[in-house]
Parts: sequence; C-alpha cells; structure tokens
Amino acid sequence: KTIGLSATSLANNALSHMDDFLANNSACGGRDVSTFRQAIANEIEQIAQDYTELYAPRADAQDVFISTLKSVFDRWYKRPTRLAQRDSERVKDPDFYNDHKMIGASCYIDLFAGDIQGMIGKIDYFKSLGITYLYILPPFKVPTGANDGGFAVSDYKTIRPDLGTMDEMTVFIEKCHENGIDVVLDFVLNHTADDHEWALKAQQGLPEFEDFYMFFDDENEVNEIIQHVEATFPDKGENIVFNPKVNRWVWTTFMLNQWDLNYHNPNVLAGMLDNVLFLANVGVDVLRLDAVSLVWKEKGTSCKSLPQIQTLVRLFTGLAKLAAPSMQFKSEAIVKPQEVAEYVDHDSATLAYRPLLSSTLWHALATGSADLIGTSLERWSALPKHCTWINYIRSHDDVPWVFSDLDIQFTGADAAATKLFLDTFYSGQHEDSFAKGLPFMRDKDTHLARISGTTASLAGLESALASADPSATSMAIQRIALLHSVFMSVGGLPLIYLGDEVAALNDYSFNHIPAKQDDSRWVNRPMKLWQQDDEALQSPSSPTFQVYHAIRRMIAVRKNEPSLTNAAIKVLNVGQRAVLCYRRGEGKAAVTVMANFSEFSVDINPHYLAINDISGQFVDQLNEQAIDSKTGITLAPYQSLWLKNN
Ligand code: OTU
Repeated sequence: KTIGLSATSLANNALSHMDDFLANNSACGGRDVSTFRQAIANEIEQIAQDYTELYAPRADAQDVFISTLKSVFDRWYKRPTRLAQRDSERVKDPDFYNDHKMIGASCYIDLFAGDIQGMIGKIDYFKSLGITYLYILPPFKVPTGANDGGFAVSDYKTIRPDLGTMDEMTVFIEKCHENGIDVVLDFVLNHTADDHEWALKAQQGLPEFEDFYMFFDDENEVNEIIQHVEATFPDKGENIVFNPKVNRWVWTTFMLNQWDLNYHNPNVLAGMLDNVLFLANVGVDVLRLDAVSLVWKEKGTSCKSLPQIQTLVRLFTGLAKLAAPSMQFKSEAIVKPQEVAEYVDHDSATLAYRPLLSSTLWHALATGSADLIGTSLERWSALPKHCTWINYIRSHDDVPWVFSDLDIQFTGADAAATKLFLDTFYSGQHEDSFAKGLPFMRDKDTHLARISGTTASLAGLESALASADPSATSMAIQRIALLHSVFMSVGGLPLIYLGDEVAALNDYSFNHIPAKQDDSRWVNRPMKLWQQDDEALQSPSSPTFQVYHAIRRMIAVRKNEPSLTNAAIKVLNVGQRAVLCYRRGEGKAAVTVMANFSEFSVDINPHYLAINDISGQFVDQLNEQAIDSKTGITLAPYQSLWLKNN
C-alpha cells in the first residue's frame, strides 16, 4: 500500500530534523522545549503511520510533514499559559465530557444575542439553565449574501465583522471558562468559501493553489465520477457542478460557493491544521468536524465514509494534541449508525453526534411505537472508552432519517414505507399529523426529503395554538417534555438548540430573504425573542413557561444522578409497544426510565415489572411522586418517569 516513503523512515527523519530544530529554538516562549520533544517522540510512530498511509505517493510528502511539525511547534510555544494549565488539568480526566453534569446548548450569535458582546451578557442565562458546553455556530468571516449559515468560511482566523473580533471571542471564551462553560466551534474542513485566500489564488491560476481544490475540464470525467456519488444537496445539483465563475467543473458537495478541499494534497492538511491550532489557542475546547463523512474522495467510489477519513481524523487529532493536548474533536457524521461509529475512538474524535437518536425519537412520536427506538438503542449505543455521544432532538439543520434498514425490518415494518410515512407526517402532507415541518433537499431518486422545523412545531405546538384547542396544546407540551426526557437520560451529552427550551415555533420570515429562501432549514433557526419569552416566563399557564420549567427540572435531576453518566444502557421490554423502557446504572442508584410515546394512557402489567426486576417502592424523580410496583404502573399520554428505588 505504501509506495515510496515508509512510516519508519519518515518517523526517524522527522525526529532527527526536529531535534536540530528544537536545539536551535530551545529558548522560545519560556516553555520547556523538552516536553514538546517528548510528546513528539511518544506520538511520532502513529502519526507517521497515518501520514504515509495518505501521502506516501507524493514527492513532497516528507518536506511538507517536517514543515507541518515545525508549525505545530510554533503553535505550541505560543499557547497561552492559561490554556497550557488547562491542558495539564484536563488530560488527567479523559472522561471529562462523559459526565451527567454536562449539559450542552447551541446557537447562532447574531440570532441569539446580536453579537459577541451580547453573548457575554447572556452567560447568566446559560448558567441559570445549567449549561456547561456551548456550541456556537460558525462565527467566521463569510461571503456577503448566501453563505450556508456561516458554513462557507472565507477566513478561519477572522470573525464576521458584525459579530465582533477574534479578541472579543478570546475574552468571551475566557469568561465562559470562568463560569464553568466549555466552548465549541466548528472546524469546517470539507470546503472553504470561494473567496478564501486559497480559492482566490487558485482562481488566479496558481498551480500550487489549484491543487487545494478539485477542478475538472472534461465533462466525461465528471460524469464518470458522479455516477457513483449520491447528490448531497440535490436542489443545487450534483456534487460536481459547472461553475461559470471559473468556467470549469468544481467539486462543490454543498453550495456553489463552498469549494471542497483536496485532502490528497498534504498542504491542505498542513493549512487546515494551522487553522485548528489557531482556534485552539483562542481557547476553543472542542472542534466540531463538519460533514466529516464526505471529506475524502476517490474516483469510482461513493465518496462517502471512505476508510481514509478515519486515518485523516486520527492524524488531525494526533498532530493537534502535540500543541493543544486537551482540545478534542467531535465528529458530525449524519450517516447510518454503522458509519457513525467509524470516526469515534479514544485516539480520534472522542465526541460524536448521534443522529440515530434524533431520527428514532421523531419516528416514535409519529408512530406511537417505541419498537424502533428500543431496538436501535439496544444495538447502537456502545462506544469505545473515553468517548461521548452528543445527543440532540434537532439541530440547526434538518432532522435526518438515518435508521438502519435492518432495524426497521426487525420491528416487522417495511423500511421504504416507514420512511415515506415519516416524510408525509412531518412535511405537512398527512391530514392527521400534529407536526408542522418543511421538506429539505428532496432526493431525486427516492423522492424522500429530510425535515426542517423547530422541536415545538414538529411536536405539534404550532398547530395546537393555531386551533386554539387547550387539550391539543397540553398534548404538544407533553410531547416536547417526553422528547427531552429521553434525550437527557439515555446516555450522552444532551445538546439543546437554544429556543427549544422556551418552545420556539417555526420562523417563516426566511421566505422573504433572497439569500435564505431556498433553504428551509432557516425555518428552525428563529431569532431569539427575549422580551416575548421573558413575559411568557412570568405566566405559568403559557407553553413557554411549562416547557422551560420541565426542561430545567430534568437538567437539575440529571445533575444529581451519577447513573446517567456514559453510554451504557439496558433496554427493557415492559410488554407495551408504546413504552420505551431502559435502565441506567446499577443497584440502588440505578434510574429506570419509562417513556410513553402514545396519545393514550398505558398500563404496565406487574408481571412485566417483576421479570425486569422493577420491584419495590419508587419515586419518580421528575414529579417527585411515589410509585409502588405491586399495583402496576400507569403512564398518562406521553408521560415519562425516571424511577429510583426508595
Ligand atoms: C453540515 O451538515 C452543517 O451542519 C450544515 O449546516 C452545513 O450546511 C453543511 O454541513 C455544509 O457545511 O448536509 O443538512 O451529509 O449530513 O454534515 C446538513 C452531510 C448537512 C450532512 C451534514 C451537513
């Protein structure tokens, strides 16, 4: 496999180069250079192995490798003392995020608080909700007009001017840290904006920079490649599109102004690693690997979840750890469960989005059956050591449908029919549906769409309020609470898209904004209405009040239950299709969760309680109510219980 350069000779050559280099730089920055030397010596074998796997055939592979290590050193000695101290504390606890006290939230700066100064003013809000992990949607410089919600990045080291400056971001992060909040930013690695410095140089025809992207002049070649590749954003077209701006075909998986980077070129790795370490030194704790399952392309393949990506992610991790040992990566792979698992490991991305949970929660709510979510949790919850699921009900994006077809068949259902049902149920085409969602990127072959919408609108609050039916409203509130109950207790770090905690409804104003109207995901990115929400929070009968306090209560209970740490779960069959039941933890400290996904009340027979060892006196931690297993358990419509032995 390895042509040319061998891993051993690369490791040896690099080490001896670095020895000379470090000897000449031993006075740099007041840090003890020997610790950096030691870190390289410890890691070089794996790093060189991964590097040669990807880059051995390139003539410039070794030179680029050595200059990459030198720039890593540069970031190492420039690492602020405060962060170097944070590193030494954090590396002692690799399970830092694998903790029941961790609660995540995410938002766009402009939509939530105007700008970075506004965000500083909201730290108290995060604290009162119990947030310890804050994911900020991309705040970087972008092209004016359409920029895919910040994901077309023009410069990874500059903040969008209307939000503030990188210095303000540094201060904000420091303040978050002082208040026990970790900060997560995006590492948009698959593509840059077409006005990024590299893209501009490529447009000038500089061959060195043309090699940063993937251009084609031969339509036949393009057709040959894309016949194996499923379109990611089909509304825009195929993944390689003719771009009139350069008069060539350009690999643009997402929008036309998001040019995919060519990771076959080691200079792309080097350049992007420098962006990573720049952000690490601003104080970022976690970098989210955006769209990671698509970053490596090989002609003749599906260009999805290729094995080289695992190598690339481990390489980024290994190299970044040399300069910023406590920074971690989070994989965002919105793919089937078997593929999600490929990027997660203790020496790779340690945090991983769990799209299957979102898909199956919405499936259970629409069908009133917990069969698929139960099966899915049973099969796909396990994680390697020191790794953590990032759970979400919905994100800033669409709700994905990423079930394993085998799991659907296992429940006795038909996979295609199930997906078609969910599509119609959530996109407003099903007359009995409580959900208000919009289709996103309907697939040209399957005709199925992903779904946009806020949690409250998808769970029926928007339609209930429109019909002014108080019982429909209270059902919708129960559904929202139910989704949160599972997402907070199932194992993993819950990430709330801010707005959901106050039952924010869909925002249709994007329809009138030219740069947004083609992208229905904007419907679920409403502007935070502080005054309206503050008023609603004064009124106990409002849905906002009820949802907010239900969620706060769950957060408070979760923070008190060590059994809710990590991903281990035991799914229990309590003889009712509508009820998802699982146990977290062991013995007296265990928490048994029961969640009724149907609109009817359901009795759990004492026999089923007995065979699952659910016996004795319990207290439901959510409502502080005593329950005796001898009499059986009745769950109200959409009710959920967190049972603990008394
Ligand atoms: C990510 O999502 C981001 O979360 C999106 O907001 C961006 O638009 C996109 O990347 C491009 O940067 O398509 O609808 O197949 O599942 O990674 C969401 C990959 C997306 C996608 C996912 C992507």
